[in-house]
Amino acid sequence: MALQKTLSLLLLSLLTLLGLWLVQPSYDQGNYEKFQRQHVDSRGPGGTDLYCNTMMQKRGMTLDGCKKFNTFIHEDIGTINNICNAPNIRCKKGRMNCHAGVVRVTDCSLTGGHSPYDCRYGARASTRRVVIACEGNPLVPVHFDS
Ligand code: UM3
Repeated sequence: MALQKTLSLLLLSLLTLLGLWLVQPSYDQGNYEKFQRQHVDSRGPGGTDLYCNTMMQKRGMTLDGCKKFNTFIHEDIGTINNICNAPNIRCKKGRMNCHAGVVRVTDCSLTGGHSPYDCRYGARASTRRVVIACEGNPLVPVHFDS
């Protein structure tokens, strides 16, 4: 009798664990965080060369050489995540997990200087269409496509 009780309890625990595992949000936390570090600055407004020079360094994109081109999105994270709910479109590399949205951005492009503390950038502020790749459940941005 005691054994039966123990076994039922064990089974119940296993089923509970299975349930929890099934409902947990599953996404590539690493790439989501990397996307936010490289491409999200909700506080904005950006738009100046000084902004790009400072942010590219602060967000770790001047360590392994000066990254040539990088976009910062100035919208809150909810608005950015919501782009993942737009219809699926083809990404540059052919996968179909991309989505487009119109957001405020600063595009930073390398104009000169030397890695890591003297990478110089030109800034261009605009409100434009961006394409991002999303993964997981719920869907979250994991890659900036264009
Ligand atoms: N990239 C931008 N903005 C653009 C286009 C490209 O930030 O409008 C970045 C994303 C990629 C890299 O870098 O250029 C090559 O496409 P990442 O994977 O480090 O984000």
